[in-house]
Amino acid sequence: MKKSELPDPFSDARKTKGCGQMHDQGDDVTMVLGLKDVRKCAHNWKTFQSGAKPGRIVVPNEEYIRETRQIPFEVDPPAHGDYRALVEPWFKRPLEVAYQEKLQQLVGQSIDEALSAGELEVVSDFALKLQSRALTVLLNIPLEESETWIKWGTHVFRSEDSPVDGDKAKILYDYIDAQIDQALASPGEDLYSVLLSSEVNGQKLTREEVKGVMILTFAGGRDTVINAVTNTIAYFAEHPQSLDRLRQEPELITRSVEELIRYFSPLTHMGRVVTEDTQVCEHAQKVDSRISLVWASANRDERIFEKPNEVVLDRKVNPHVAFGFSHHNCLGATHARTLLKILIKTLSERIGKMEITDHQDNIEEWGEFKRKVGFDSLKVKFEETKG
Ligand code: HEM
Ligand code: EMZ
Repeated sequence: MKKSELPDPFSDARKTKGCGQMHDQGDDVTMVLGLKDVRKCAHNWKTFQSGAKPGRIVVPNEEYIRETRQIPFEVDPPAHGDYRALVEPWFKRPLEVAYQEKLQQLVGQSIDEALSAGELEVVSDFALKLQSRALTVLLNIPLEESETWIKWGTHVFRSEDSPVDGDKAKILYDYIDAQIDQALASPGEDLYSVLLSSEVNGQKLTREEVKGVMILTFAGGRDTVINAVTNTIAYFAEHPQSLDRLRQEPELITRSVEELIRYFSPLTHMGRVVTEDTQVCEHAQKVDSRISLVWASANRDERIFEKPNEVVLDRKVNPHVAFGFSHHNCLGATHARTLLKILIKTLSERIGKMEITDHQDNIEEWGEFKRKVGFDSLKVKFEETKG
């Protein structure tokens, strides 16, 4: 098996039952596996809500480590739409040329570092750094701030000791509190200041609401982007001919980013809380129980995707749900897609060869399902394009 391969552990259960089962901190979770079912449940917010107790829709459950509601992620319509309309224009800024030029510079810097080191550990020394630096562009704050975030490691709520680490979460909350104080004292053009001066339905956002948006921005865009960047490097290290093809046909890069994101599915699943007794894939589902929408399984659904377990870089029809589906679809998707496009283009132009010299898989365990989502560490030797 190639090191960059990510097998689909959900295939049998998806075909035979349509659902899987797991247990999470006192709760049973029914995992919805087929693409059509995932879409149907994602769309039906009245029965499958996001706005339960803060933290409860996340698997593993985060209700014991935070009280702040993440906005707009843990809010249902119609209030969801009001928040979303407020933040959406900000999260579309990656479509602007000036934004892309800034990202291009940061990608160039990361590639320079990889080439001058010759060999490096991609997760901490490339992907985490690039993710953090790129986030300064999204927040519109000075690049130096990324140095603090890099020190936090790859996940803000997870540590080696615990999948939901309250002490670690506190570092982020205290940091965001201090940043909000600073923005209140001297407002600027950054996301904190913009949120603090915004209104929803004629009411200024409260400090708690601003905190809710900022926590989500830090948490949602962290390990997902780190994973996508690391898996991209591993994939092209093992498929140099694909990188050659993209060098010759750069117009395929947009499509190839969608396909890699489908294949990687960096966020395996996300939960919902059931608001009335119902059925999910012919399975009785009680009020106040949880389901999860398994984006990673839906993205390998053989009824929808031809050759679902292969990376088909020029796949034409690609209705993947790696960024979610319906009203909660990922707000950071424009940023993530833009970053990956620039990364792949730059790799194709500047990298002659990448060789994986060591690796440690990152394997998630969800009940009976073990899913490789990427790498805990990935050592790679980088060589420049010759001539
Ligand atoms: C929502 C995946 C990057 C911020 C989502 C959802 C998914 C997802 C599946 C839907 C959750 C649900 O329905 O409950 C990903 C992947 C990423 C990525 C695979 C990288 C490849 C980012 C980035 C940011 C971000 C970079 C921001 C810094 C958000 C926000 C939401 C969201 C704010 C909630 C939107 C809403 O509730 O309306 N993401 N994400 N994500 N993501 Fe991402
Ligand atoms: C939450 C989530 C957002 C959660 C769209 O996903 O990402 C997870 O990684 C965090 O742990 O708190 O922000």
